[in-house]
Amino acid sequence: MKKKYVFIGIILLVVFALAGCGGSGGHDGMNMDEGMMEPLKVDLTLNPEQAKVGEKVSIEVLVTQKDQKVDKADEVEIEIIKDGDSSVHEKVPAENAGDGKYVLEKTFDGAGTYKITSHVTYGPQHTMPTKSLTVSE
Ligand SMILES: [Cu+2]
Repeated sequence: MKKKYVFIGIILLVVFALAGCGGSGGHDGMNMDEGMMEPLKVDLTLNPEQAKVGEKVSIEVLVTQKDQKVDKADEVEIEIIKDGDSSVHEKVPAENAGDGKYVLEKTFDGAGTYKITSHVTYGPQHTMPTKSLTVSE
């Protein structure tokens, strides 16, 4: 019985390690003076929410912490994966537009469903909401 739980524990550890999407550079220094205890809030907005092939989509990420805009997040990256097509997979940094907003403009050249995940790192915190986008011909 006990062995089984240890095994499950190991699997959970592996899953968490993968979910943390580590690897890309460490965080140097945790700015304890910036109220890091407050949870990071990330709002991901797609504009428009349904797109056509060749149409520009604005992927906007609003980062706040305790109702305050976070305009110096350490890293905001947008990951785009196409459903059912593993060849379409990219991760691009979003541009800091100020006021807690980070934006990536993207044109999709294939119809389908895309999973859009914004990876936001601020100090020790990492939040990564996902939305799906349907692109039609
Ligand atoms: Cu992430």
